[in-house]
Amino acid sequence: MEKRFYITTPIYYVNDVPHIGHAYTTLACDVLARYKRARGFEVFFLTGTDEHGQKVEKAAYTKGETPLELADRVVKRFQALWDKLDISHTDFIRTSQERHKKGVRQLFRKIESAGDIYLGAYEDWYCTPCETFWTETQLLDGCCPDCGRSTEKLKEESYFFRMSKYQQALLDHIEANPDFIQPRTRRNEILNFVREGLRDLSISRTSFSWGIPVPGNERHVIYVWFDALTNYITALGYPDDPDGDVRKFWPADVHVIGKDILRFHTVYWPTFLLAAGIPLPKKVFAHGWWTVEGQKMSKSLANVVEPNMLVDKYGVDAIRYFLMREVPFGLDGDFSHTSLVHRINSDLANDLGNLVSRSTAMLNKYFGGALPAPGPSTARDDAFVARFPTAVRNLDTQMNDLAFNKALQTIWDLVGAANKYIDETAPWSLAKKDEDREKLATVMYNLIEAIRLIGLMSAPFLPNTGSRILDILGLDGADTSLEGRDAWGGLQPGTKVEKAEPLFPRIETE
Ligand code: ME8
Repeated sequence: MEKRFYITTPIYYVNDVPHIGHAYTTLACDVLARYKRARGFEVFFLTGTDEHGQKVEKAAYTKGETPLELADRVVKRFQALWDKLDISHTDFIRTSQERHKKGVRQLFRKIESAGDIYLGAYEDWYCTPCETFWTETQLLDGCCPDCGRSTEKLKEESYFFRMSKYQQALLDHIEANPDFIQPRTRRNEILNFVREGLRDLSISRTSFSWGIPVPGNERHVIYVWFDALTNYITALGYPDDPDGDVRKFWPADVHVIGKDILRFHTVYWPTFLLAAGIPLPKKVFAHGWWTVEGQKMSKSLANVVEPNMLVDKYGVDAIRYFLMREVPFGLDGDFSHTSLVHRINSDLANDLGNLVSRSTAMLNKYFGGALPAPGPSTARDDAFVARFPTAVRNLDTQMNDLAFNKALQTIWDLVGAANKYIDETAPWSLAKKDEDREKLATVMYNLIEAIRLIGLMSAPFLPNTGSRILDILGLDGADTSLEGRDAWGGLQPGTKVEKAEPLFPRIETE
């Protein structure tokens, strides 16, 4: 079977500029995409922008622009940030693109011709920021139960999707596929929600015009979530390319999202697909939310963390490391400058940086930079080496579980073990006696080989550092593949190794 992997980010609204929360989701996808590529998978990694809807229309008109002008401007900021963060996406979809609009109209028609879309009337409480209708009983003190902002009563003629019809099929699917919704707590949340009953869903609007017209009734535009969710198949060429990427990559292996948009991805999207007879994505993984220095990130608090500034100040790999290391993927976390600086100094500058500079410096001092063949091994050498195959296996499981912080823990346990191995074997003492030359050769070989594997394993997280480590070891830094290269002993004796400059400067704090 061919190894293929399809991973998606949410498509981001263009009425906001990218912040650390958007960077987080995209980064997590990038890490997994890079890992899967290193494992020999053909990866389709999709991101993009969600450009239609009343929010964008309003934001544009208050700025004196057309919605498309606003979108064009903000899209550039997203794309520039993804470049800066070394995001390796395959495609960037914009919902204003014709390829997308065509696919959305087609999906609408398909569900309509199956008899699951009908024209009705709608009267409910609408939250404009969330683009969501709520029933009277769902409101909290008259306000949106999701964002807490005020709602307005709207009555509209509307097309409805017979979502109620798919309640049982969806429940059956969630129950039969324990991994469909992750983490587990989120799965339970959705199971409870679906068991309480699904209402039919309003999937068109007449109160604004910035969107995709309903086929055959141009007074209506298609509901922004119906439009947006469909990006996951239109980017593959749905419906025109049945033998192309749709066949190759659908169903998606994982939609990575924030917990705020779980219901759209695990109730609306799967029921649309069921109605259209399209297979469901294999997994939806909802991560937690970041607060900043203990507070919710918000424009009014002026505490929105701007990723460009962080990258300029600390470097891209440091930011990638921190975001993936600090918080278990799936839980909420807090962003603070103190913990960022602490992580950089302790894990990157000290632990990894020192390992690489100490080891390569010793190799240059004791062996002129040429890797010796290992001599006989002691029990301590064997125990050190034995950690690596286990770590490689654990890493694979953890990556497939999107347990990024555990995966980094696995790698940093190796870094810690290597530093301890230096302290315990004390190469500087071995170097003093001729009769310890063989022992020294074993220690130096093991250290440099350990660094090779650590560099390869960390490359999906730290692409620049991973490549730099391989370059230092005389390998091709551009090739970070793990397939067939993750076994101990890959480095050939005789390899010339540079004396490394520090990988990460220490951040000085007052
Ligand atoms: O919801 N912490 O777009 P959006 C962590 N267009 N992640 C955060 C975050 C935070 N504080 N704030 C935002 C939309 N995110 C729709 C999606 S998909 C078919 C349509 C991340 O621009 C998180 O992944 O509001 C969340 O799901 C996403 O940004 C929302 O981005």
